[in-house]
Amino acid sequence: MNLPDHLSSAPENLQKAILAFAEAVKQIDGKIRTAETSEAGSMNSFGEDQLKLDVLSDRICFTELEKSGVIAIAGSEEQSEEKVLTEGGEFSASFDPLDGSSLVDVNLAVGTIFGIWQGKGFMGKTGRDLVAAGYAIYGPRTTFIIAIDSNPTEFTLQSDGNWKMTIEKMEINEGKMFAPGNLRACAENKEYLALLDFWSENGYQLRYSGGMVPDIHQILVKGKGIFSYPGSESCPPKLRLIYECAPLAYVVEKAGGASSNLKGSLLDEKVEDLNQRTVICVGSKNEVDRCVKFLTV
Ligand code: P6P
Repeated sequence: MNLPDHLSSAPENLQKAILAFAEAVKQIDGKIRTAETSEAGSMNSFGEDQLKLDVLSDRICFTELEKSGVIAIAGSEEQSEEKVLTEGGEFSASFDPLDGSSLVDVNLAVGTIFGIWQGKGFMGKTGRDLVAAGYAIYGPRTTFIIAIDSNPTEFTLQSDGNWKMTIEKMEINEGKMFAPGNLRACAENKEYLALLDFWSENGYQLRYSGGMVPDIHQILVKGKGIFSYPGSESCPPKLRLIYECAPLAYVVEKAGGASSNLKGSLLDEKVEDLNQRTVICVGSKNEVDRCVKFLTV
C-alpha cells in the first residue's frame, strides 16, 4: 500500500496537509543528498547559525503547506514568527524542517518533524489539540512516519517517487535501550547521573546519535527504549515543545509508549510561547516512569 491509499480514510483536508509534508520531504531529501552544507550567514530565532539547508528546507515546507490550501497558520523552528498561509484554513502546522542539520556534514541521519493542529494558531493549546503528527528521516533510506489518532505507520521513499508502506503498525513495548541526551547536565544534575548509572549498571544498550529523530525512530522500530533530554541550571533543556517534542510525543504515545516533561505527559504541556523549550523523556512506559522517579526526587 502507498501513502495516499493509506490516508484515503482520513478527512480530505487532513490528507492534503499530510501529503503537503510528504511532498516537502521528497524535495528536502533531494537537496540534502546534493546541496552544500555550508552556513547561510543567518541565525534562527534561537540565535543558532542556520545552514543553507536549514533555510532551503524551511522554504520548501512553507511552499508546500501554502499550496495545500488547508493550513491557516504555519510555525517553523527556523522562523521567529508564525506565518498566515490560508485564510480560513482548517489546521495549523508546526514543524522543524531539518532537525539535526549540523549532522549532515558528517553524513549522519537527520529528520523533519511536523505536527498538524486543529484550528488557528498554537498559543494556549496542548498536544491534545494535535490531529496528526509525524516525521521523516533522511538516512540510508528516506522514510516518512505518520500517526493519525492511531498507531504510527512507516513509508519508505521508492526510486519512482512513491511512498511504500514498510511498517504498518509501529508499537512500543518494554526493553533495555537508552538514548541519553544532554549528558553534560550531569555535572550539576546528580539525579540524571544516578539514572545514567542505573542504565549502565543494568545492561542497557546505548543507542545515541545526536539526532533526536533517528534516536526516537529507533525506539519505535525496535519497540523498546528511552530517549531523554533533561537539563540543569547551566545546561538547560533546549528542545522545543511545538516544533519537536509535542509532535514526537504524540507519535510515541499513539504507538503505546509514554512521554513526560517530568510533570506529566508532554501532550498536556500548554503552549505559552512559540519558542517554549521543555524537558523530554519518551519511550517505553516503564522507562519513562523510571525517568520521572529518578529525576524528580
Ligand atoms: P546536543 C539536534 O541539534 C537536536 O536538536 C536534536 O535532534 C538532538 O537530540 C539534540 O539537539 C542534541 O543536542 O546538546 O547533544 O547537541
